[in-house]
Amino acid sequence: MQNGEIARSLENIVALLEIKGEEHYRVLAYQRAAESVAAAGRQVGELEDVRELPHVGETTSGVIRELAAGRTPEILSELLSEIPPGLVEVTRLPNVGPRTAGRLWRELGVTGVEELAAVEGGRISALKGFGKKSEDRILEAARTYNSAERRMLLDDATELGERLLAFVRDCPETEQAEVAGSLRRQRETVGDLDLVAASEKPGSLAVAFAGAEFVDEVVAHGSTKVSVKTAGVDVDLRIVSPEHYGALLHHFTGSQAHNIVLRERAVKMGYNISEYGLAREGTGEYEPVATEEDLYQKLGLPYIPPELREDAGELEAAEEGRLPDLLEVGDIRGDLHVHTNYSDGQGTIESMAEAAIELGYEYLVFCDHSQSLRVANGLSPERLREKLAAVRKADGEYGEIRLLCGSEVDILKDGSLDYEDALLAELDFVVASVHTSFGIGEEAMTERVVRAMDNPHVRTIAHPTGRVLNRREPYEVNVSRLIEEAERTGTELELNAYPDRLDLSVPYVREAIGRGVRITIDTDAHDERALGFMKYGVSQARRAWVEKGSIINCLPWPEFEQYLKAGK
Ligand code: DGT
Ligand code: CA
Ligand code: CA
Ligand code: ZN
Repeated sequence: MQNGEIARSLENIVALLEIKGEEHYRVLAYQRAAESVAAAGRQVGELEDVRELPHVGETTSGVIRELAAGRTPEILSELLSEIPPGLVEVTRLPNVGPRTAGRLWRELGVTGVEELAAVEGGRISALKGFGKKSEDRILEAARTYNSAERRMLLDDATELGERLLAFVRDCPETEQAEVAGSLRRQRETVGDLDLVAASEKPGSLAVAFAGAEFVDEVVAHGSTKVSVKTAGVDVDLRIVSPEHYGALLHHFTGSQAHNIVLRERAVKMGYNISEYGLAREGTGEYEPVATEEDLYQKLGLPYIPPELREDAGELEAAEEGRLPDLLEVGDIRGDLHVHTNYSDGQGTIESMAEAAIELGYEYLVFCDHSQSLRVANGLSPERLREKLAAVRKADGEYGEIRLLCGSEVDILKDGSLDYEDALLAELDFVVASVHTSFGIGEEAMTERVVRAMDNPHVRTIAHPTGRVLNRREPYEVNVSRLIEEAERTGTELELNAYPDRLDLSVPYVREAIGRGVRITIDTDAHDERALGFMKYGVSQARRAWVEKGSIINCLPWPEFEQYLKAGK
């Protein structure tokens, strides 16, 4: 067994001991041993005596030796015979520690996350020390837990990535640093974080990073690579000298599929390509590759932006000089789908308008929910007319931006809309979407949405598949058919930029623009901060090869006004 696996097994022992209610000092011994093994510079299996490691004593050294030899130590098999192993997963739920997991097991017979999710409401709050609130939180966590590896949403990953990158860039040893991996490519979800840095003193930068305050655990530490855990997330930092930085950054940006096709091209040109650079076939000597541009240039290609590096035709396009002129955040002129406190938003017309002005927008469309969506405080026709008047008034007061009143009108189960046509006709813009009756089957759902598209007032279909990342699968709907019907009816499709939606997803956006269907990129913001999610919508559009001509809200105001007036 490798150090990482040994450390994880020791952590398993820790969790099981805690669930069991073992004495603190005993648990601590294993905890410390796990940390020592994780931080060890050499494989512990190769050590003459594992007691050389700090915090490893008589008992734990025996356990480590067993693990290193690939055997199950006695303490682990004993614990596993007493305690259902599924409880370890329960301890990973937010708001559930090992003590709670232990009590849920002893007092309610819970043996795993699935069993916990099935516990009837009221049974947990009946236990001593649990309230209704903590019961709700625990049940919610269990019911939404996705045992398939959970991946980070883009905004969480971005925040964490920026924080870690700032630390690395602030180190005096660092000459350059960047986030790489799936986050740099802006995949919709991110597994682990990859950072790369250029430095003449990699060893000392590695020490600084491993010792950073945000590090919970050092998983591996060498002079050019450090792997740590922070807030439950795995982070790898790799360091090279500046002349090889471009090759390193490129390699760890991936994707693996892109790297593979690029390598094939390099081989044909007599190069060997790796994280260290390009080596001439035969000599084995590396040519320095300081920037990614250098790398592509040496291979006879223009620079390929990270969002396109998925082996989805980017190499051929680069060769033939037909890489797209990708959309940029600065191309966005307005947001067509935001909420206010008239329905379920936090912001007011004014606060949202001011935030949009900050972003440099030329127009903003308020689309609150429609009447039957009670859970979201949907607007009755009277309230909608009141709001229309309020938006008109506010529009007169802000010279820098045009404020428009729309609605996110619900598509009812039969495909009819949640307001009369006459009322929709009074609005500037109508977004239609499905929020209820998700399970009606593909055919009925497709017909339902198509019927909404046939309405002359409906300009765009919001979050067309209804998925919520990590929580809800898309409802069954024939998206290719929706794209055809969008073309036929002159309706747009939304790319919802909210990080847990990103709906339409990239392949469908690419299919849609390929057919000439235009897209709206909207944040669906319910507060001012969320207007900033636009960048994630833009990055998904870039991943779909989108140029600004395909995006409705890239139209400058006069043209956008023209588009509104012209109708469908
Ligand atoms: P993730 O972490 O699952 O969200 O996805 P990535 O793309 O960040 O994948 P990760 O962290 O396993 O590796 C980062 C990059 O390193 C990956 O995009 C390409 C490169 N890489 C990793 N392993 C290999 C490999 O076995 N072969 C090649 N060619 N590249 C690799
Ligand atoms: Ca990664
Ligand atoms: Ca990685
Ligand atoms: Zn909305």
